Amino acid sequence: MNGTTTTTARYGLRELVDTDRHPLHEPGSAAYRAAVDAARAQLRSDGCAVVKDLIRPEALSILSAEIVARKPTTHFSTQTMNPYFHTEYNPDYPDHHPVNTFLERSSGFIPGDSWESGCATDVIFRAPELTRFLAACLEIPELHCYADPLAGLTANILDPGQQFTWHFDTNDFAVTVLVDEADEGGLFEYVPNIRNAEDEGFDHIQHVLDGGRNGVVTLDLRPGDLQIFRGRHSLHRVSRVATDSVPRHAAIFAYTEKAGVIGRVVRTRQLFGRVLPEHEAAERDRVRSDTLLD
Ligand SMILES: O=C(O)CCC(=O)C(=O)O
Ligand SMILES: [Fe+2]
Repeated sequence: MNGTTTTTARYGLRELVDTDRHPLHEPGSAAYRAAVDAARAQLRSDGCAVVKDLIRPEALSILSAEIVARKPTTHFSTQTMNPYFHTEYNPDYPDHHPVNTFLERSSGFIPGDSWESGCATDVIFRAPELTRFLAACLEIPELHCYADPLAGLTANILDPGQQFTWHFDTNDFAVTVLVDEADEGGLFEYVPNIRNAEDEGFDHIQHVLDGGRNGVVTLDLRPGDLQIFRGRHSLHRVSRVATDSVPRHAAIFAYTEKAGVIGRVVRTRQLFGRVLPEHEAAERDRVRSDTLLD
């Protein structure tokens, strides 16, 4: 051996994904085509698509056990933040404005470097069959696993009493597998396309931050379902998990259209409590794709 470590995947994709129902390995099949068409239609209409029961029931308990085993590495951070993840008052905007409306985010993330190559969650995240399927659903030529060593593969942890308040994502889309649902609360809610590159949609956003329900959709998501979500234009949250509920755990897969993308230093510190040298290096030559607030 030359000192290179080779890790053999302990799981194959077909043990984990219900390929009988969702033949990700057969892109020429009618079932594949139908799944892609359905997801495209959902994404075009409201930026959110759900693939029901993608994960085999037997595999769900493996994913859950992997999250529970790594839960001590979760970075929990309670903060009050605006929908753009900012925590500081901005005197350039009025007081009653989304930029100056701060709500509680009390959830945590299991970071990317907690998952070893070959664990079931990592196998699903990195499966070329899955990235090919997701690219087809998103109508983009190809997808790459987000190269960020902390934010690529994560799990979002909401313990009893916690919530992930209204926000926009920095990435154009996110892919989530709900693994453990709460008995009460912990629901994914979103307002489709509340903003776009030309219009920040501040009035509607303020309505929702003030507790208004106009345009709010509550997603029917069950353990084992995969969700594809365009979170840059759609305000969204995970509602508070009841204090007497079991926790809510979701695996979050981040992908990028370009290879080699790394997250921002400020956001990384906020979500994971630390940064790696890769983050500092990437910060120097960042190119923005639009001028929307982060
Ligand atoms: O846990 C989820 O379902 C999504 C959480 C979320 O919106 C995020 O991580 O940005
Ligand atoms: Fe989000």
